[in-house]
Amino acid sequence: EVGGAVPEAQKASWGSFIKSIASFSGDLSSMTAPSFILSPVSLTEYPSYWGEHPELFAACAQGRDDVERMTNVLRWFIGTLKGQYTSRNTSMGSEKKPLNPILGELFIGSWPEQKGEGETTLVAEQVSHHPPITAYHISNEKAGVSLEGHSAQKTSFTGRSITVKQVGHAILRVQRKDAQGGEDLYLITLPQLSIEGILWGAPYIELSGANHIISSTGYAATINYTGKGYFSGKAHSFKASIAPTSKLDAVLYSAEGEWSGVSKWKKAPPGQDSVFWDANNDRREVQVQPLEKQGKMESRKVWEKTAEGIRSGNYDAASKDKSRIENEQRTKRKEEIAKGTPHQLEMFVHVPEDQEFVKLISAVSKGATEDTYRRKPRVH
Ligand code: HCR
Repeated sequence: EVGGAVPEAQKASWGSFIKSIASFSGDLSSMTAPSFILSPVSLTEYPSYWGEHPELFAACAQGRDDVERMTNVLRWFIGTLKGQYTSRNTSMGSEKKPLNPILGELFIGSWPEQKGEGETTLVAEQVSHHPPITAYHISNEKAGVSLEGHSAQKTSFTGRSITVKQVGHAILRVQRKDAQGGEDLYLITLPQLSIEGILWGAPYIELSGANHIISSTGYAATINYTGKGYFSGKAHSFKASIAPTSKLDAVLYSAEGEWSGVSKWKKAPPGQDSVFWDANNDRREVQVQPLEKQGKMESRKVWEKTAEGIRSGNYDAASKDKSRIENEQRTKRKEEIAKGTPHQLEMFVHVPEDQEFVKLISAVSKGATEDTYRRKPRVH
């Protein structure tokens, strides 16, 4: 039954939402959607999913050699997937449509130290409104690990599901602790996702295809994703392998299982437990300043009233406040054009061709290039 999970009163508007998705490809986040599918959380908050296992993030710098460090990086990456792609289903019942960030919107948070791993900090900024692009920087100075990346999406409708190609990449920097010093880089490409359950009205994410973690140390991890009905028959499945970048089929170690559940080593390094990662381990939510202490461009401050309306079911108030924000933004952009003073990014700078990306990606895709956004140096 089409729209079986949609509240009776919203079936018609769900139908027209699906029709407009079908005849449209591009910026899904700017479309008006029925209220039952709205989330009170802005897309600028999503980079926090990268940091929800601070101890795994810090462990990226640990390990006796480059291969062991790559296994730690792979475990941290797999550990982020449950939050990134299933947490709205857990907290809100289904995948939801996030608030579409305004240009310059900020999300600032941290994970205080708990067990000696050091404090992890996060800044994210909406660096483009149309198309939506979020830049982020996550850092643990004590551990010597940081992650910098940006995220955009290209969406298309395939009849039953929405395919989302993730545009952007992240670079993990790890300070070497041996006599050699310096830093190792790990380029992280992003998997493709599809939004299933659309017709029914209960969207959820499935991952497909593959992504890579390619390191300057000469090792790479390849992660292949499948959903229900593929090799394991289970949803949210993956197979990951670690190999020298120059010979990706010379697999040293591999792990497989469910990225939202338990995964096991298939070809394990000596002395390892059989479990690679158990996604049932608690995720630690990012901590933010209380609202009264937040700046006016901070996401929860910007969307305070809209989010309140969505949370309390007062959708009229939510939509009025959302329109107010959007109108203010239009006026701001017009004024900037009239004055010849374009919007300036606060925390990041745009880098037209990321040379670190170009160099590392060449192992799997010759000649590929992507822009990036770098965190501006901080003045202490
Ligand atoms: C596609 C999506 C916005 C983008 C979200 C991204 C790709 C953002 C970067 C994060 O690291 C990972 C991530 C997870 C989300 O699953 C993904 C969102 C899912 C839905 C949303 C659409 C713009 C909204 C579609 C509207 C309906 C039908 C749910």
